[in-house]
Amino acid sequence: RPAGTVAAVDLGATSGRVVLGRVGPDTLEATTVARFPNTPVFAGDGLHWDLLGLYGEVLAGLREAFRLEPRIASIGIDSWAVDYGLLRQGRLLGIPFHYRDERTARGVAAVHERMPHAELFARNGLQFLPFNTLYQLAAEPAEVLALADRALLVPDLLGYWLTGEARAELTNASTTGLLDWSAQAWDDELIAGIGLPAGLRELLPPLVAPGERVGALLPAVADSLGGAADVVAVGSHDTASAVVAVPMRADSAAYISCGTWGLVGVEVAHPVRTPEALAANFTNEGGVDGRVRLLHNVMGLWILSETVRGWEREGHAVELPALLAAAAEVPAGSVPVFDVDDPRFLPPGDMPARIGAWCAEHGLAAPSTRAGIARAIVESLAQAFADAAATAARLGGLELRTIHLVGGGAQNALLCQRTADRAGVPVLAGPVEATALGNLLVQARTAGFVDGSLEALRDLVARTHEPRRFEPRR
Ligand code: ADP
Ligand code: LRH
Repeated sequence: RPAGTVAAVDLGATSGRVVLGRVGPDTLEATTVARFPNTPVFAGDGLHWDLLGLYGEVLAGLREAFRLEPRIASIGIDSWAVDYGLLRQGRLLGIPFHYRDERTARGVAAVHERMPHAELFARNGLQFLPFNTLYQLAAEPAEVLALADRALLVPDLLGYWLTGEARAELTNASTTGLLDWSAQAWDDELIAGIGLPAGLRELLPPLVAPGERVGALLPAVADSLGGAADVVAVGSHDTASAVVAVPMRADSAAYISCGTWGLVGVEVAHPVRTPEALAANFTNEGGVDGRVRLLHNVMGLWILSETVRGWEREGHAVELPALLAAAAEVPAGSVPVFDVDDPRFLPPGDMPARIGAWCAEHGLAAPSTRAGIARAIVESLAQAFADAAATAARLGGLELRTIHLVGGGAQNALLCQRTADRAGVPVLAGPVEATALGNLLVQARTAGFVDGSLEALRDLVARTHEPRRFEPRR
């Protein structure tokens, strides 16, 4: 059977890309045709995504994709979770907020007054994160919600602009907190129970599962791109697509989808809503093919990149590979391990100062050199990854034999090695572009270029993208 071509749009919080994939039973080749930074903007009432700017880059990338390969069977879109745009009669009402905007605190208070976290967890299985969509919606002024007739998550909004079809893809819908995963339906009772306006349910579009067709490109869009294709739903939550392309044995491995965030977990068949999972603040997010991603959000490389941005604002040019090389020379025992999940690290700002404050509060000496700060961040992330991987395996009822680390962080050899050392099991690093590969694979299956279960898709990843192995050292 010949390989065929599909295109993936993958928007991460750090950068976005458009990737062309040639996929067949023995082929998985991905070519990045466009890559662009994702730079949020603080404007007026808060921190926003430059969504139109990103959409412009997506269109330019797709145009280039059609120029290189006129026969593209389909396009799939994934992005970071939880954020959304409100629309009225197809018109976007305001610029979508960034999940790091602090307005969400209002929504948390309003929701928990009616339904405490433990009760929410029993229904939606989600870990507490202050930016889960339900809290964001609860923070919206009633007048704004009353104006809206649609709410679309970011990948669904882009899909709507491309096709005119409004859908909510299931894996990303599972991050809203408003979905009943077992019923694969919006949870009307929960929506009413947390005090969202009665009309809110009408804003939520029909659900679509990964692999299902969303629609054809609108004629005007197809004209401007110089090609025609269907948009097909993928695991539109970027982490769901990444987990598709983790070349793992799900019965004995944990994964870390490591970019802006470190999503550390295991794959299970059913949500785990036990008191232990609640206490560990683990989440049950929807995966492709009905699988469940039992995981914990670790703050991730955001802390390092925000640190570097701060130094750059002060006028110091910092190259990440050089910084990490210097950090590798700093003795591990000389730097403190701090709690990367402390909420103070969530909003943008001065990370070294916050690390210093955390250390002072805990009677530890704060690192002072740039290499020392970078090393402390890497050590602290590695410890958080090791702890979360062990907890994930315990909660999921499996024996942890390996950890797969995928995403941009797989290029960080120091982090991979120290995660292996602290976890005491091998870390298999890569693919770096797991998210785009998972997006491509689900589309390729729909197009008939490959078939099979997630295990077969992962086997294809393993055969075409050999991971780099880091053995644990003491
Ligand atoms: P996201 O999908 O959240 O936008 P990525 O998976 O693209 O994130 O990962 C971005 C991260 O990858 C960066 O923050 C950086 O820490 C890391 N990274 C990128 N390039 C390198 C490199 N050459 N060496 C080490 N780390 C890198
Ligand atoms: C990673 C991610 C993560 C979510 C966060 C909002 O990009 O999608 O899985 O929790 O962004």
